[in-house]
Amino acid sequence: MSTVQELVQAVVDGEAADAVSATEKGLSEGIAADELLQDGLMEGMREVGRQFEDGEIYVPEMLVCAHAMKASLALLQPRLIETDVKSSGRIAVGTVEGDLHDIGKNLVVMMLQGSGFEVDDLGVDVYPERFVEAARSGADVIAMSALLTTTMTNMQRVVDAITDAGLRGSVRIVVGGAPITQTYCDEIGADGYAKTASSAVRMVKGVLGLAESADGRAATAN
Ligand code: B1M
Repeated sequence: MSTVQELVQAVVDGEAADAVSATEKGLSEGIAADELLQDGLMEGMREVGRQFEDGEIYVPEMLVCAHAMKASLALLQPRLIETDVKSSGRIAVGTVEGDLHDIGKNLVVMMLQGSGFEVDDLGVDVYPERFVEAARSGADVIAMSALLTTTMTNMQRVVDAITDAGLRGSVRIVVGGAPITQTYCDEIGADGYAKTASSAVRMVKGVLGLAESADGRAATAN
């Protein structure tokens, strides 16, 4: 079994110690941190999601798998961060109301911080009012994450609340998370969408006019 497959297996089995040792082994073999993340951890989590969907495992098991993923991520974190690029801007990041998934959101926070942004991590289950407060306090970008099809609709409520507060012209709104698409982003009137945490950095720079957005798309700014 390859080291990346060992990492997948450790996440699927919810074995944090094995995840840590496979991560250490992978890094010492010269495997890129991003490859360990995408092909190891994310692949493992995809399988965990499948097992949950098929009723083979339940929420407690899923939590144990998330713990194993987090243990590995702690090791990958310093290597995933781009430390050479400095940019400016204040970003408020949160998982929307009703949604407790924070692993992807934490990755986005980590990547943005590593790229020189000042990040206000609003946490999970963030109500529209809290996002409005962050926009009023001078955030340049409101970044929302959602993992559930039942909570992604709360992104629209945040866009509407920011518009109703008269702040839409002064803040950019960006979205991401497994069920989110560019089409959904356009539908709710957000300024940017990124599929992954690392492309979120390029996309945020794009909407702030600091660089091109993810996937080479010209970012629109209201
Ligand atoms: Co939940 N869960 N979960 N869960 N969970 C999913 C999302 C699910 C797809 C599993 C499944 O059925 N296959 C399913 C959603 C189905 C749907 O809505 N269509 C699901 C469900 C149903 C639930 C519950 C309702 C289960 C229940 O109670 N019956 C419940 C909901 C709780 C709630 O939020 N109110 C629940 C609970 C949980 C746990 C608490 C047990 C745990 C979360 C632990 C935690 O986050 N601290 C959990 C987990 C671990 C998962 C899976 C297995 C893994 C999620 C994850 O962390 N992935 C997940 C299945 C899956 O996704 N494979 C599942 C790794 C993470 C790095 O990826 O978050 O997608 P992700 O982030 C990515 C991108 O999406 C992107 O960047 C990251 C990669 O670079 N990204 C952004 C994320 N946010 C971004 C923001 C951006 C840009 C990019 O810009 C702002």
